[in-house]
Amino acid sequence: MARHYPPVSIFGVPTDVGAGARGASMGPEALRVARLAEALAARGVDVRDTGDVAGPKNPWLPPRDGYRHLDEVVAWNRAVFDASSAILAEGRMPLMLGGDHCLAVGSVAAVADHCRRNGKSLRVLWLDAHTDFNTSAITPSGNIHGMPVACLCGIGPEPLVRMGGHVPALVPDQVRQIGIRSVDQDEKRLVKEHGLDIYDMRYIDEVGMRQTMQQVLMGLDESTHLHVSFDVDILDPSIAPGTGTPIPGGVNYREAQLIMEMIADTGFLGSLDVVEVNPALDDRNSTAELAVDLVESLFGKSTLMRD
Ligand code: 5AB
Ligand code: MN
Ligand code: MN
Ligand code: MN
Repeated sequence: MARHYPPVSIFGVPTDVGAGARGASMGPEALRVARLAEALAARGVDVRDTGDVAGPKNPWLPPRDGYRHLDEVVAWNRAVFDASSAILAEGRMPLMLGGDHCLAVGSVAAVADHCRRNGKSLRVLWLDAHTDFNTSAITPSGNIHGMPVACLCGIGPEPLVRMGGHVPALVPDQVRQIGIRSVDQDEKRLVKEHGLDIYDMRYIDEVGMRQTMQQVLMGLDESTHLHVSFDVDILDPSIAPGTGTPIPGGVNYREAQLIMEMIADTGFLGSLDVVEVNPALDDRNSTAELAVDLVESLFGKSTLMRD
């Protein structure tokens, strides 16, 4: 029997204010051109595209006090928080099209707030080459897309840390990071100090993706809301060149499919970010197309033989 998925509402967030390269602002349109909504509809998902949220333009300024474009990042995240919260309140699944990864502060804060109100336990799967746990004191770039996990865990600028009201929005125990292979020197110390559960590429090489995902998905139950924050730079740059901070040695096509299939198998997917698609750097929209392919698997596509 085919699995039933909750109704999905897509919203785009066309900005790159948190990134160090311009172009992720075109991500939502690239994912639409790659026919994301149509692909989900073809899988029998009730899917609606609510269009893009609005926010300030990218001023393209150097960092100030360790943050680049903090005011703009806050404004965009408020818009994301409001859009995600409204979708969750309707009983639908928010699917955010980024935009850069700073936007996960708003999307995850909204989901955390929703779970708190509804007695659900939240688990966040952070699919990424990076841990995104920098602070203004240790960031090598000032780019806030390198800081969302720290902000969600209560470390960061007031307006981001307080985005969802409850501080911290998350505890590290609720987060699993998969595909990691680039962590800055002081960031390493910080993720260790806070006890983040990190499944880096070395671990994946050694134990394999199947066992990695079994551990990542351990301890879920009917009350679990799974939030997947999918930074496309988890993928190897040879298959996903269209992203601003590519790092060699990423997950390959089959490993990526297995991640998505095993998440789909749980039946607990509750919300999703697809971020860091940068069409200005892409090869004929192939990264957006691959992202759509993987989202289809997240909605059960490759599990056909198991239905
Ligand atoms: B992404 C770096 N750690 O902080 C920094 O793509 C890169 O959302 C951050 O994972 C990459 O600037 C942020 C060097
Ligand atoms: Mn990221
Ligand atoms: Mn990344
Ligand atoms: Mn990136």
